[in-house]
Amino acid sequence: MTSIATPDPTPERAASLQCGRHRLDLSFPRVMGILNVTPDSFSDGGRHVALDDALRRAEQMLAEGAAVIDVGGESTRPGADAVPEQQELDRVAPVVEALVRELDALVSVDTSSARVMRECAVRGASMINDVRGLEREGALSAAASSGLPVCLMHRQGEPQDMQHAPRYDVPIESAVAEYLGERVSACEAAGISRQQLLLDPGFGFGKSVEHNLRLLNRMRSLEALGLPLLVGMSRKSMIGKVLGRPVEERLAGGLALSAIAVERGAKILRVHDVGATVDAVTMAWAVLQEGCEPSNYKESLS
Ligand code: YH5
Repeated sequence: MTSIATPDPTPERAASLQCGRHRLDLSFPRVMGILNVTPDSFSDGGRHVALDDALRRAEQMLAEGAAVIDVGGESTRPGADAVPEQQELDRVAPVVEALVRELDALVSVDTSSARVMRECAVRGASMINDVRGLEREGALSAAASSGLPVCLMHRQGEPQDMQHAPRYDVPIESAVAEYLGERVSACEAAGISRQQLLLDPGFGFGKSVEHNLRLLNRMRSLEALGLPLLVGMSRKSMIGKVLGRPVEERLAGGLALSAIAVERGAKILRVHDVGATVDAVTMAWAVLQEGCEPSNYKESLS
């Protein structure tokens, strides 16, 4: 009996993403290193010292295998206060400019502000990462005119109040998929093509520990949206709550989550601990591929 070929049920997925002048290969999992440029992140001995520290930290993350450096000047941790736009710009813009000029890095900017998006795009940023899914005024058109790819993240509430007893009327994965689908449509209507988008479930943003664990376990259901997935779980309270560990003791928990995320289809992992995460996801990917590309082999000791 002859069989009729059935179409592949999984949608075509872009194996790479054009990010300004950089091309990001997403045919294997990539690591995005977090560079916070909030006053608590770097020594406060004046702007130049902080800039130099930020550059050195980024250089170290690139040496450890980060494909992207995500620069953020607004603390979106639970309970954090809002940062005025001018202050956010003053923190982020010089760092973006320096990373581009000195390191030619693929820089992503973690912002919800249209003005910060525009100012960073002209300074050579290669990606926009918005935890508010381009919902703020002017953000859709700022992102569209930049021509840069955008990561759209799900959240419930604002950082000031989002962890106060989060509740959902539908299963968390359905709520997240519905929201992200709506934001993809809004982007397309604003002239941002689907090929320019990444999606993020938004771990820790208005979600209980149970919501976060279920969302990770069921992340495959988000693949139906047909876009590459980015996840950020590094050092977050879902690890602290399960393991009973303070923020500085969450690395092993985060590596376990990264390996699971890769198995569930994540293509970019946004993390603080780049070197350890590169090893964890390279190992997880080798299992999933039942081997590894020669170019991905590390110089081996044995
Ligand atoms: C994210 O998930 N998160 S900022 C609380 C922590 C640790 C870290 C100690 N920007 C994401 O990193 N962008 C942030 O507890 C993000 N996805 C994307 N795309 C919050 C953060 C953090 C919060």
